[in-house]
Amino acid sequence: MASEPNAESVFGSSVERREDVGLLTGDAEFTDDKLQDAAHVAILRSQFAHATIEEIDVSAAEERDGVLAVYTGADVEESGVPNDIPTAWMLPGLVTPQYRIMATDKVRHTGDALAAVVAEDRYAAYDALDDVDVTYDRLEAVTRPDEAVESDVTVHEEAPDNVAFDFELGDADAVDEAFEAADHVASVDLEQPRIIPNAVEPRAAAASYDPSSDELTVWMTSQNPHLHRVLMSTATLGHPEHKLRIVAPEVGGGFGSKIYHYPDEAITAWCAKQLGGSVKWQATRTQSYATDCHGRDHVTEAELALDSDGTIRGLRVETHAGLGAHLSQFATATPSYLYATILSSEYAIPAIHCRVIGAFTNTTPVDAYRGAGRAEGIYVTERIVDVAARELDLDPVEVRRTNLIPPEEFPYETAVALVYDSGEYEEAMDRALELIDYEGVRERQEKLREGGRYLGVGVANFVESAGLSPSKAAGELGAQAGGWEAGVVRFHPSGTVSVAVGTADQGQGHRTTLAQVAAAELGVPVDDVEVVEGDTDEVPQGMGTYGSRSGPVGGGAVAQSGRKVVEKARSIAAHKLEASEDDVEFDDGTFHVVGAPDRSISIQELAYAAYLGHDIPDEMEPGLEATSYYDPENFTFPFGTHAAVVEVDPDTGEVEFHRYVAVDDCGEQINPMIVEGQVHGGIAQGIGAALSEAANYDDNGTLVSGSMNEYALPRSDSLPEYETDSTVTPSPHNPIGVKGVGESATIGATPAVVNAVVDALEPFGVDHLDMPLTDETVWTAIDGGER
Ligand code: PCD
Repeated sequence: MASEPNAESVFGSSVERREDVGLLTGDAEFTDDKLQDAAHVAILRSQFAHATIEEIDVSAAEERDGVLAVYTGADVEESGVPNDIPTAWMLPGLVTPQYRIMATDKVRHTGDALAAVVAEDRYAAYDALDDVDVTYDRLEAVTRPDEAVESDVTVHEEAPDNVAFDFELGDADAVDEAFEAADHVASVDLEQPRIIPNAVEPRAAAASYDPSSDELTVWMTSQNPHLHRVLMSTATLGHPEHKLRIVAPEVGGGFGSKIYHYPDEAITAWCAKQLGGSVKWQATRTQSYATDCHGRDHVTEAELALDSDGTIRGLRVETHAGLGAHLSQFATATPSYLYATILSSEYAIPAIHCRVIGAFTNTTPVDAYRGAGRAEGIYVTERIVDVAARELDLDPVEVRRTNLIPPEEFPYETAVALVYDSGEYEEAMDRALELIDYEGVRERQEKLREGGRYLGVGVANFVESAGLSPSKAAGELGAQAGGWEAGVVRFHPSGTVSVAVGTADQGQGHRTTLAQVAAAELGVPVDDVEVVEGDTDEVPQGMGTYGSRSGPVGGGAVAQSGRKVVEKARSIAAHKLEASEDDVEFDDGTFHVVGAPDRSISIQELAYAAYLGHDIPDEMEPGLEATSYYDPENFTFPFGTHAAVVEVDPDTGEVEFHRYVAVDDCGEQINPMIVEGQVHGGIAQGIGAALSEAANYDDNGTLVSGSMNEYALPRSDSLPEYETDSTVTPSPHNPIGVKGVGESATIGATPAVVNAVVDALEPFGVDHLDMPLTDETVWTAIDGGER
């Protein structure tokens, strides 16, 4: 029998992560732990960023010892599979060239797959790659989105000017009027370089095909197994969906890079079918750099119109967004609807207009990276507010305060199509300012400057749209997927509970937090609840994990099912207690008759009764479980304020942190310890983008920062001590009041740090610097590039 219910406070407490035991002992199983005896797939990638393929000769590779088969794009075509990776968001006028899993005519970036060798072991497979002889006819390459649209180079014949889409949001006329009427217009040109997600576990797939039953099982590093199943079924392989099982076992980080249905996983599954057996593929770190989606890649011109007291009247933004060589699933949504819609940040900006030109380039496809679209949008607004404040000789914090959307204005409809659900912006901002002692830092800054020391303080506010929804609205705007999540809550006869949910964890701790949600709804001990995720055979359907949705949307689905279960149990309780349902109260796992607390029965006892079926109301089916497809009525809108104090060494350009404060509001917190962990990780990645990370291509389209030797991830010795706090403004429409948090801190950190560094450089006349703010960039800027 289950243990005694005592679940009252499980929601909102820092329950230890149940995931950690397996992760720390090494018992947790990742994709590469599966199918240990399978043959290995090695994938040949293009040597050049742009070239026509004249010939691929695989004969020597086929001859090698241990090689089972060598395939090219022509073999895939011949097999008759649909062979087209689709994008998940259609925009008006979008150009969608066929995206084959292996190139046939042309290679368009250095990661394009050309051939797959299947061999008895990994070494034999990789050795044989050297014997595949490709004859290329090289073409010029283009790597920057702003240059791509002017270039003679054409990545896809279907888009001669390399423009995949030209997107607009907001009211251009209203913005023109606002600019006419305003006292001052500030402008800034800024670039947000490409960054690389760098999950600890590189992508991997292990596929097993049983010809007699036509069952295909694929274990893979996936943030969204059901979406990968439907795409593999309909778009790349044409395998019947009910005979395709996708399992995401333990996944070692994603950060957006494991949403996309990449060619490699499809190639692996296709090879398993061709050979009628089991094969596996594991990316090397170098392959990850070349093929895992990159993030950002924006070149932007922004203008802000304000009155001399700092009141903002309008914002105008034009961005060239690099999409890379192919359209990934979120390539189109990220720089359009996830970007332009968030430009209002925390401010009441009456008129906003944004144009985004999405351009193909000979580079790795761009998809979602932590904060996707929202990070880029907030960066623009939070930078230009600082630029404008300096031009108007106002304190940047006061300009922010003047324009904050006040609490009584919620729900607040922005000029760019969103309705923010709830916000107490000033409270969070003031808390951050108090923690960092804003006034005190300003005084110290003054004093130190006199002695030749350069302190900078940067503040950034942010709003995040978390948990993309509702499905109908997203569909009207072109989404090819829903915004709902599925959750099953099932009591077992003995009173323990299984939860199945369509989200898929990569380290966020869902098995802990979603168990807390169910336990709190049902009033059972959290240890009596098990959560299953990431397996299309175990979970009915799902949309997966990205866009900080699992807490609000996955949690919402679990809560909704929990409530349905409680209602069914209430009917059984009323029946057994011989009372009317209206007189039966539910409190912490026990039903009792109002006014007669001794006439009570626990939900866990009722589960037993429900499965016996002997003594339940007439017409009622036995069993105690429920399934929900929770489709939220809106996004949730977490927000917060991050503030950094840095010191810049004018002799070396080095940026040193003095303080880092983060105040985040993600509504009700399911697990405050996990929330804090999410904030810590998010800050690290936000600081990485601000100070050191960038994917650089040379003119030939070769990724110069193609490994951890050249790509500067932040390290613990370069990161500050984080001082975190939170406010709690529940989402009014979410069943558990939860807003997402996974991406928030990344969104806030980047502009806070850049604002701080540029603030430090004020005495040198520097009013903007593009990321990453490496020592060299800062040092050069100090002398106006003169040294
Ligand atoms: N929570 C709580 N409370 C609240 C909220 C939340 O508690 N209020 C928690 C939950 O439950 C979980 C976490 O926290 O556990 C998170 O959540 P969210 O926010 O909802 O989110 P999700 O969905 O879960 O996830 C996602 C995210 C993202 S998006 C990203 S990038 C990243 C983050 O997540 N990633 C990652 N984080 C992380 N972590 C880790 N560890 N890993 C990873 O990978 Mo994208 O879109 O994909 O780009």
